[in-house]
Amino acid sequence: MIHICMLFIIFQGRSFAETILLEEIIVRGEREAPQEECLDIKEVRETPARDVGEAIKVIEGITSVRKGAIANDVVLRGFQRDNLNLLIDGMRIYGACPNRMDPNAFHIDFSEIEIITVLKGPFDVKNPGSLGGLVEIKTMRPEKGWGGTVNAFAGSHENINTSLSTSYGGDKVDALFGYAYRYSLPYKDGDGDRITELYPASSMHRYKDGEEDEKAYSINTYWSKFGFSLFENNRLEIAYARQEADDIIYPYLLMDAVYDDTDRLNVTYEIPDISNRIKNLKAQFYWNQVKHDMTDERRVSSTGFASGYMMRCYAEAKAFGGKLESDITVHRGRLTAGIDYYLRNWDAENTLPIGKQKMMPDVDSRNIGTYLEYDRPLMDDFRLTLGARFDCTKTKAQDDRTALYSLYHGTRDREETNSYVGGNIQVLYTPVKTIELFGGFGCTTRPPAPDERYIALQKPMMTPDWVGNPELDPVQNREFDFGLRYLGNRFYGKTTFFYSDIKDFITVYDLEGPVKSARSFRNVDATLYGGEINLNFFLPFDLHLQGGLSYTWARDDTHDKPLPEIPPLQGRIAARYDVYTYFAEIEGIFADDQHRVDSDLNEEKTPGWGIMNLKFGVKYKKFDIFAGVHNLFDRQYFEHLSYQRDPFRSGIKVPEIGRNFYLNISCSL
Ligand SMILES: [Cu+2]
Repeated sequence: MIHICMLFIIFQGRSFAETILLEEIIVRGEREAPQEECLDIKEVRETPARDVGEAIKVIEGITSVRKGAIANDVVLRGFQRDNLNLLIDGMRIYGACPNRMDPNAFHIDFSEIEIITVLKGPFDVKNPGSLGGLVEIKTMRPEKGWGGTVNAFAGSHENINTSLSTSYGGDKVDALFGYAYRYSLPYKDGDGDRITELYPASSMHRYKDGEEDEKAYSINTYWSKFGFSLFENNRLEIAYARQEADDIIYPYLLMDAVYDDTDRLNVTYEIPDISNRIKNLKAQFYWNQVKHDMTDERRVSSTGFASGYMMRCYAEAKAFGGKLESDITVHRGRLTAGIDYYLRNWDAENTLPIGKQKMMPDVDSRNIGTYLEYDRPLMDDFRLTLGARFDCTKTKAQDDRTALYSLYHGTRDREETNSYVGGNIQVLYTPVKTIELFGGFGCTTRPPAPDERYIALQKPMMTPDWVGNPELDPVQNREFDFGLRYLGNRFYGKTTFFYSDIKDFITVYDLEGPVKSARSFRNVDATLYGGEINLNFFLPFDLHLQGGLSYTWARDDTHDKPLPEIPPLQGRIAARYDVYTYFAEIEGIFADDQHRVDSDLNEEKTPGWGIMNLKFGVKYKKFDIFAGVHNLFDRQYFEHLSYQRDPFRSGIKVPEIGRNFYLNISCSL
């Protein structure tokens, strides 16, 4: 009721279009907790983003690691890889590539997605290991009746994306099918060079003649979802998707992917409103697998080998898990209780001229956990949330690579069990209708990843080896967050601040062995702090101004030096004229230079940059048409996370895309 009144007050004296824009922001604001941000897939359609990692960069605090034209990896406030949880409909999914060619966000197509929610900070107890935050991807559900969408995107460098989906929603049964295809040539940077032309002519890692203009990737994705209401209100949902990605180039690395194939199966059963007390009961089971093959066959280094390659790695990742969760009403509040389990397996075999090796020695990680979250209003303007979680993790390398662990770390361990507890307390205070204050303290632990503990790769001659550290301890984040949200008549703004004290953060380091050095991992204590600001002004004449800023400062306290791979100060400013049936937007994105680097890993400073983008949109009947130009002034620039910082560095930084045009047409049937 309060919100309806507020909307009424706000909407007086506004045009229709302004109202819709503001309404969208308010609805979203209500749905989001202050430490949360959402990205609707409709917003992604306006942009030339090629994958989830690129699309969610519009959210303050998110950056990405670029290795090529696609498959960008998500980074939140400097937390990446296993320090973040990224779930697809609650499913844990892992990439197979030991070089992280296929980060977890890669294994889904946009067209499957309805919304992406980013929870910042260690405030998730419902899943194990959300150390720096949680990125939750929710896929589309069939709506009532028949429906369908067709989407066609075309952009510079033969960047193509087409997708179609159709669905039917009845009372007892519903179903959805979809298909998407993506393809692109290697893009050109601001200097007009293709990203396949970055290596010097003397480098054996350069692309072969004729390969520069070959495709940068081609990806087919198929998905389906079926819903059944067996009894009143119950819902059984079965979703299966398959992605076949071929010939993906990674100038960041010394190899390219031949293929990366994913199968995902997710089954959920939900019973709402069982009794006055038990509000919801949900059971979930999921299974997925990724098969990945990479070689250097497109590089000069493979010349003269009968097999067609000098190096190759074949890898598989599998995960299956389940969860049982219930919401119970307790004293005006909601108690959520749950138990979950997963098994993750990772196996990779590497081939070099020196022979075949089990680079990832068939590692099993099993985790069982249980959690409680209690959320209740204390007074009219005060809300309290308490969470607690207990986990037990067991990791085991089934193949024996202990000779290498023993050489570098003096241990022959290949099995470890860790147990830990975590939790959080969050308060939300609404002193007046327009202001919301959020404060929280969270403590979350994650186990060392299979590669951090057990990877084992001997390299020829004096090239550094790559070896896990079986004695790594789990990482613990103790973080304090504070946020303020203001929703005024013509202004919506939000600011968040975090301070994170990390025990046993896992970092890459150059380990001096008896013969030569290796890339390995160690625990260090670390401090990270920073925050985000997001401001929205609704001006007369249907103008909307938007601005955002994010920053993270990070230090390795153990060695008193900056933590590597931390994004610099970054911002965005945009002005949009929007009258619902059409809009025009001008956007500036910029980053400061990053001078806080870890020189022990050869990390280099990155200069600041700024680009400008334009976009336009028209709504006509069932069509949404978007067109734009990204990087209008064709600036040559690099994101700070655009190259590898360790003994394996290829020496190549991957530049961002130069000026590119795009057109996207969506039609809802
Ligand atoms: Cu790979």
